Amino acid sequence: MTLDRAGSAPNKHAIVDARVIVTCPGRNFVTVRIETRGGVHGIGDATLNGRELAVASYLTDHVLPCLIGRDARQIEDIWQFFYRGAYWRRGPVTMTAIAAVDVALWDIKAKTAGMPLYDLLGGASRRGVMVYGHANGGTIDETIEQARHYRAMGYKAIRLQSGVPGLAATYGVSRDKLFYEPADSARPTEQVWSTAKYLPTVPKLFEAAREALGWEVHLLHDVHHRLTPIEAGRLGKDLEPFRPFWLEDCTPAENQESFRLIRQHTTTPLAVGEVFNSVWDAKQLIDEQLIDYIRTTLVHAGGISHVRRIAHLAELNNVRTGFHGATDLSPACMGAALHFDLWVPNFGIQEYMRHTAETDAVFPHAYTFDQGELHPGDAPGHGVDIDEKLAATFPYRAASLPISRLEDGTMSDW
Ligand code: EZ4
Ligand code: CO
Repeated sequence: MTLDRAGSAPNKHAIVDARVIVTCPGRNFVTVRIETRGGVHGIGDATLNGRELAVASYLTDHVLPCLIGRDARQIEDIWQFFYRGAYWRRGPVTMTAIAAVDVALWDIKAKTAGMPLYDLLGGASRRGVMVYGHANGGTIDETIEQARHYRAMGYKAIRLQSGVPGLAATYGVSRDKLFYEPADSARPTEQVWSTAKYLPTVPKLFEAAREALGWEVHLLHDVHHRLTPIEAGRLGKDLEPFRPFWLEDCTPAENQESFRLIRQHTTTPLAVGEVFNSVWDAKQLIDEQLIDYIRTTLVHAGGISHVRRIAHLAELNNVRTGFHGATDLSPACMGAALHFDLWVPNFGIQEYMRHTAETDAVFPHAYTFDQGELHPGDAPGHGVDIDEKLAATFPYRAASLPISRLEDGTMSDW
């Protein structure tokens, strides 16, 4: 049933079409497109890196058929229907599927209202959205050279990652200058990890960066879940003299309590949560003020209807947003996230990895970069669309994220 009053005529807001579009303009993206009887359509990103077809199947087999005939205006009820109604709750596949539907419906609602999404959410709270770019290189010198390049492009915040001497490859260091794609093979490739080799390199990188770039620029670093809590405390302490903007995902966060230990040992700000998919993954971290930035973003955590709850809880606890924005999140996620960022009172920063020209062509978008900030634009909705004809020319290609092993072969966290 829908929530229409009995006997009411079918209205122009009824959903008449809902489909999944899988495309690979350089990398795989999954997109939900929903259309109403009145001819308004909206899109939402449903990309889960390395697990794209699982989300596509969840949507096609279980979610989209239930959407037909529903009133596109009832976003909250539809969200609850797919969350509570599934019985099996949470998890990245489910929450990504729900997110895509939710963002597409918010796109439709804002278009119907004739408003940019940020206006519908409550209006702009700032002039632009500060983003951080990614300087990475095989060596510290190469990373610094890249960071200078980002400074020249106007970036106010830069993430620094460099290769680790003695390790053949590591997360966050790409072969290409502007683009980073870790999903490099149909079956997971293997990388070797050594905390002992990694730990001394990061303070050296930050020391060199402050010397070369000065103190005006915000510098960030991602640990990608590789340390134990006490090692993370040590790294945070070692980085304090260089005033990092944040240390990201310094330890796996299934055990939220473990951040108490890290907090006791360092004043380096902590960012966590790109792999979270609901408020329940972050509740203790936020309630106890164990982190400074929450990184969940729309696509993997239930869309606007759920992430705004996370943001509000965070606001009560002096935690700011710092949404994930890697290239495996499509422009449809980025566009919607920028509207959210422009509105949300406790905004911190937004990650921004550029997409390739092919991806940008498949997803025409209204957002623009200027002087280290992105602006979502003023087009009604979230301002991102999909060119389905062009999308169809880029068929799906299987690609997995790598895995990580310690030097003795033990499986580790990638
Ligand atoms: O490795 O999104 O902060 N950004 C990151 C990302 C993740 C990828 C995984 O698909 O850690 O680059
Ligand atoms: Co990260």
